[in-house]
Amino acid sequence: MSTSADSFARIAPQLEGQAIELPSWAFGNSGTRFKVFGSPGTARTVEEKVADAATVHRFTGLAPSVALHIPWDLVDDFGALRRHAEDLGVSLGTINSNTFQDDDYKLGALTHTDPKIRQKAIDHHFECLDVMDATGSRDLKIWLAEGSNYPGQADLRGRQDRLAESLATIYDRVGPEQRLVLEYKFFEPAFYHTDVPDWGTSYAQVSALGERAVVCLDTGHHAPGTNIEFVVMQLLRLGKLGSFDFNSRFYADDDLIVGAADPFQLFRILFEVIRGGGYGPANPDGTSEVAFMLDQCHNIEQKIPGQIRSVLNVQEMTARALLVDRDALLAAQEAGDVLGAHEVFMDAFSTDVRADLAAWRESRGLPAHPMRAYAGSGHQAELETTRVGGTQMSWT
Ligand code: PSV
Ligand code: MN
Ligand code: MN
Repeated sequence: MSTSADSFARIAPQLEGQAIELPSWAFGNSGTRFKVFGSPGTARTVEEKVADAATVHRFTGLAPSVALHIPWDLVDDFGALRRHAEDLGVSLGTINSNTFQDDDYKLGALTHTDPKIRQKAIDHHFECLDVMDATGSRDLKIWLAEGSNYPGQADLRGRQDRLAESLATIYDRVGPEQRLVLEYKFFEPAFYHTDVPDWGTSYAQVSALGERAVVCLDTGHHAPGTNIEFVVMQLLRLGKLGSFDFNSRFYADDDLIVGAADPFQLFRILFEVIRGGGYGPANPDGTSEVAFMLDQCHNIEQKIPGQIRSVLNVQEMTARALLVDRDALLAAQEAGDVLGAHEVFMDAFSTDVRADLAAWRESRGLPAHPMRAYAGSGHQAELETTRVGGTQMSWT
């Protein structure tokens, strides 16, 4: 089924201004613990990663900001990096902290029993907040690699209490326009227990902090079979869904292209975001309360097209989720028409919006087919010939 011109025209205004933040680390070389493959043309500097993100935005109009990871993206002058980004037509977005690559953090960072190590981890977050002041970023995103491997190894309750204390100290320094966003992940790198394993723990921790502390839902961080759209619904209902890290996974935390593994799941998630009022600009400055971000890497495919494909997948599935006839759905639900309601839902999911989206992009001065346009642009070949010498960036 394809869309009738009418129904696409109805939803098109809602696609206007959709923004999906790109992770700087998607533009560095990445891999598994078995091998990181180098690829020609890969960014050698933070500035080149930002330039690659700007290229994705140029071809899609969907990715106006790029998230940084500290210290992976540490530079001397963040003001200059901000100007560099703005010159390229993008801004610097979420700042991600990193407390997982330092020997001191082997047994924990914000949860560590040693107050000196906890303070070191807190100071790192203060440094991230300073970076945010220079970049104009709104969100400090915290993903913690903390936990234990063996039953009895650690005092679960003590760690949770220390986490609450450390987060409160960080939150005290979060500015009135800034947010603290706490991500959860059910396992890895700790294999027995993780200190922030699920949305409930993240919710409990951020609720204790205050209004500007919210939850990040990374789609790849749930046990197989988890009903992620239910989590989306609940966090929106509680006013605590701050952001998404979009990606796909088949087994564990694969960070594959969003919408590649289970497009229907992406549809269901986006439907709940829309249904719960989390879609679209909610603030006067055009920012949304629920930030869409990618958290992906491209180990074997080209990185810029990988990111282009990803934001297009989100756009396409957003369009399909917007097409759900909510009135008909509600009527069927309230009438107890099980199959009728299901059909309304599936009709939207089964709608092919690609031709309409292509025409709509063209009408806005964008390439109708960004993947094809990029492939035909010669940009990749240019990167491969100009980016010689130096050391390619890698995300570990
Ligand atoms: C590790 O699982 C992870 O993928 C988290 O999802 C973070 O968001 C990301 O790394 C960057 O720190
Ligand atoms: Mn993530
Ligand atoms: Mn992850």
